[in-house]
Amino acid sequence: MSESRSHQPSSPHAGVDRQASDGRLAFAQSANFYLQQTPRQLPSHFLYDALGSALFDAICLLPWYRITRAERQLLERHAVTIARVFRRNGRVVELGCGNGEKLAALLANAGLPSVRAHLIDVSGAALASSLQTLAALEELDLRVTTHQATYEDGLLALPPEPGRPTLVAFLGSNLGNFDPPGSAAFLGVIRASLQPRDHLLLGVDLVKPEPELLLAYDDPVGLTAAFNKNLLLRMNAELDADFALDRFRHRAVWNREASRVEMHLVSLVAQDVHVRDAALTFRLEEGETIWTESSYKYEPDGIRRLVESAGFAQRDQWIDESARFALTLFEAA
Ligand code: AVJ
Repeated sequence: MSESRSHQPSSPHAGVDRQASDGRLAFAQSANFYLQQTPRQLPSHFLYDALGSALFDAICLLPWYRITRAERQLLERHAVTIARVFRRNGRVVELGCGNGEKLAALLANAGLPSVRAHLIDVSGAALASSLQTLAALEELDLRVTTHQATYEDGLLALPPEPGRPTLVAFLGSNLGNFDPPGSAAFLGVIRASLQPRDHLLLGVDLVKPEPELLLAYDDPVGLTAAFNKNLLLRMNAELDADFALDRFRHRAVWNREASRVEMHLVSLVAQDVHVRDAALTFRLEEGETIWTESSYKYEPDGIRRLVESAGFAQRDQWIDESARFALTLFEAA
C-alpha cells in the first residue's frame, strides 16, 4: 500500500528522505471502505492535498479559529523551558507539521545552537512550505528530514538514534482528529517509538462554549466550507468521481456527549454518485451526510489522564484561558 522512495534535497539545508505513500491507491481503498460505512465517512487526513493545505493555512488566519495563534504564543513564551529537554544533540519529530510555523515559533525562541528535525505530514505541499519556513531560521544549525507519510508510517520510518534525546511535537490539536480509543492507541505508538526520558509536547484545544466552537468550524467567510468541499473536488480529480459540489453543503455540529465538533458534507438532494477508481457507486438520500472530520475537545485533566495511561508523566502544562487551549509537556516514563 505504501512505497518508499528517496529523492534529492529540495532545500539547501535539508536532507530529505521522503517516504511517499502511494497516495491514490490508499485514497481509493479508503474511499471504497469508508464511504460504505454507516454513517458514510472519510478519514480526515485526506483533506490535505495542496489546495486543502492552503485552505487550512487560510483558516488559521480567521479571527474565529484561535487555536493557531494561542498555541504560537504559548510556544514562544515557553520555548526555552521546552527546549531544555532536547538541548544536547537532540532532535524534534513533528507529526503534522503543516506549513512549519508551529515548529518555527518553538525553534526561533529556544536559543539552541543546533537541532535536527524530522517532519511528518501526508501533504507534500505542506512539507515543501515547512522547509521554506524553517529556512528562514538562519542563526540555527538545523538539519531537516521530511517524511511524506501518515503519522504511523512516518514514526516507523524514523532512524533509531539511541542517545539522541527526542521530542515528539504533536501540535495544533491534531490529536483531536482521533476518537478516544484511537487516541489512546496512537499515544501508545508514539510511546513505543521513544526511549525513557524522551518527551512529548502536545497542543490540544479545550472544551469551550458551543457558539465559539461553531464559529471556528463554520466560519462566516466560508473557508471551512471550502476546505470540507475540497474533499469532493479531490475525489473527482484523483478517483474519477462525479460529485456535483453545488449539491452539497458544509455542516459543523458540536456533539456534546462525545465532546467533539463534527464536520459533515450534507447531500442537498437524493443523488447517485460514482467513484470510478474506487469501484464504487452509491445513492445519497436528501439530508444524508458524509462525515469528514472529528475534532475532539478536551479538559486539562483529561489530557493528563489520557497521556499518562500511555506511559508518560506530565511535566508542565500551560493554558491560554481566553482561547481555551493547552500545551502540555510529558516525559516518557
Ligand atoms: C488541523 C485537525 C487540528 O480539527 O481544528 C480546521 C482542522 N478542521 N477547521 C481542527 C480543521 C476545520 C484542525 N486540525
